[in-house]
Amino acid sequence: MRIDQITLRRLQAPLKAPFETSFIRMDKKDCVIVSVYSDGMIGYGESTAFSAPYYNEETTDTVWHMLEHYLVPALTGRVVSHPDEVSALFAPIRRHHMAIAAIETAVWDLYAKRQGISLSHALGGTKQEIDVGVSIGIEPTVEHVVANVERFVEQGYKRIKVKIKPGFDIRLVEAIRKRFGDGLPLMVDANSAYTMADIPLLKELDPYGLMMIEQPLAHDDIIDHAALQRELRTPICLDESIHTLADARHAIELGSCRIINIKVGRVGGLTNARKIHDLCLERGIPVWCGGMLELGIGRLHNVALSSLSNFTIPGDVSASSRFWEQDVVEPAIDLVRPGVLAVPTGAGIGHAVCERTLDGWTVNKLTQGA
Ligand code: OSB
Ligand code: MG
Repeated sequence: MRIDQITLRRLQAPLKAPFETSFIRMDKKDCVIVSVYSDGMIGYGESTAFSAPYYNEETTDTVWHMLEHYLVPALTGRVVSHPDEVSALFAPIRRHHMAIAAIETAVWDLYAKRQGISLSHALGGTKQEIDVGVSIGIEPTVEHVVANVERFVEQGYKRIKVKIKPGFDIRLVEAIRKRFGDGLPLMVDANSAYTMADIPLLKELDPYGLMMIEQPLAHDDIIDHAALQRELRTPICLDESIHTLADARHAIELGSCRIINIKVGRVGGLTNARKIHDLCLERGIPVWCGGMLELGIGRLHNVALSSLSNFTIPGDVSASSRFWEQDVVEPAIDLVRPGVLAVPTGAGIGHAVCERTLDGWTVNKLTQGA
């Protein structure tokens, strides 16, 4: 297929409610939507960087810069027979994974649409439905978070993840266990808020039977995590530390984690996400799909990815209503049963994109190509 035209839109979409982690508080989603055109068909991608560089080094500005000056010019007018070629084309670029993923995922959607198959099918997915979990942010008090947990437990989410930070950890987990019992599939995400000096405190989490503790230590570490994992019964899951297939292999071989969170943006797209999935399957490491407060486009890429067989743990792939009053896809992504999303069977991402809604939130737009 020839890539005839590429359009970039920078969107500012209002979140239903602010979302707080150990590193940032967000009240809107600032992202780039990429539309890739071929023969009258359109593939869509969505960037996952935030406005400020506190999750990783990228920002929405750097994503736009990379797309405008490097990625879009390299792809416009090019003939691509498979999206893996896009991943290979951009492999010489150092990092900027979220910028690359925004355009690479659009080509995956376009490719599946041109083949007349679902994105899940194009990726080799095997599930028709996926069990999903929810990620719950930090609030002013433990009671606030417990109330939020209750709301999502009622919606049947299959796994609850709560954000923790120093001073807002053990008491929170204790309160959730007390209120919902030991049967609730529960995990915590620290977003790198702890250090090796906190080992005694992190060990205090062991008796609570958590499914895992996500990214307790530094974003760029896999050495200390291995030492910490030897001290903990609770499995460590890595998020921020895994950018490449080699990172995943190193972490597995060092024993830095027993579970990996795969985020499409963080690893530079669906081709790399699938490679990491395959490696983890081979090495007996379960994976789950992480989220970055995606709108429907990124969310549907996550749903398709989650249909691969080794995504055995419910991910942060919740319904549109988790973050959005209104979504950019039609219909919005909704639970088909409590805690379950259907994997779309229509071509590509499987839902229509509402360009009017996109345009309503667009603050900057750029088109290259005919
Ligand atoms: O670490 O997984 C994370 C949100 C912003 C930044 C980092 C993370 C998160 C989440 C939200 O946990 C997951 C979601 O999109 O539901
Ligand atoms: Mg995380």
